[in-house]
Amino acid sequence: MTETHATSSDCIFCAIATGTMDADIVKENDRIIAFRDINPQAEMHVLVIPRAHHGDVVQLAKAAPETLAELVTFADEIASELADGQFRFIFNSGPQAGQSVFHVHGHVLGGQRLGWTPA
Ligand code: DGP
Repeated sequence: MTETHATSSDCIFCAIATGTMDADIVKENDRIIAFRDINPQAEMHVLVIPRAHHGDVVQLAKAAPETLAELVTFADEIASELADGQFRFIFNSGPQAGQSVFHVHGHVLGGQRLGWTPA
């Protein structure tokens, strides 16, 4: 890895991104890392995150829109590599929406027919 990134010392996803905490990594590059969710909600459930710390998807979109676009490409490639290429890509933004880890992450869900029950 050649780049350095802003990290937050009490952030578990920063710890995964810097390699100080284990995760089941499925794909990574200098800017992005993707790993299996510890509590999967579908046959394929991968989290895609920027290595740099941004609190949520809105903060990422404002600070580094090109990285947000790259997360989408990552999700697409992961869905093709691990499943049939079809996927749902979810960003929970704020506790009321279900966000529990405040380092932006996209949930890549697929590998099966998905329902639609957000409540
Ligand atoms: P959200 O609720 O949108 O903030 O999603 C957080 C997700 O992160 C949740 O589905 C569980 C997952 N998660 C929490 N801690 C860990 C961890 O230490 N390792 C992994 N792989 N996933 C985690």
